[in-house]
Amino acid sequence: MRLVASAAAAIVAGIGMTAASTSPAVARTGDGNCEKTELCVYDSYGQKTNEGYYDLRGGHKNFHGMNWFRGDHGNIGDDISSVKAGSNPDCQGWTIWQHVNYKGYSFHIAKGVKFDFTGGYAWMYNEASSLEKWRC
Ligand SMILES: [Ca+2]
Ligand SMILES: [Ca+2]
Repeated sequence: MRLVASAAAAIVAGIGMTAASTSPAVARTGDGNCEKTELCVYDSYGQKTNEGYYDLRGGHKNFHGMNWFRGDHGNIGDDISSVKAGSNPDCQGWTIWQHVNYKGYSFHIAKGVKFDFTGGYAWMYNEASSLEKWRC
């Protein structure tokens, strides 16, 4: 169903199938390259790549096996402190959750935004454990 939906979305967006088939490989999650389709998460405030970052796409029930690029190379679970959302996600954005399997408290991250988990978002500081696509 997801493939069918993606194809339909591509047609609606006016992207020709020829162009799609000749474009570079689909962005890969966890390859250390934060692409427009991805949510980049960071170990520190202020989206500091050199202090630890990771590229996610959504649909991650847990962050097992995902470790920071650069920084301390620790697991990203319970350690995300700021985010930068790609401008062209699969859906309207993401929902980030406190616990694995999309449980606990959560909030939405709209495409194209970046912010620190401070102020009204401080309750998610070093807490997030799963990431879902939002408004597909
Ligand atoms: Ca990537
Ligand atoms: Ca952190």
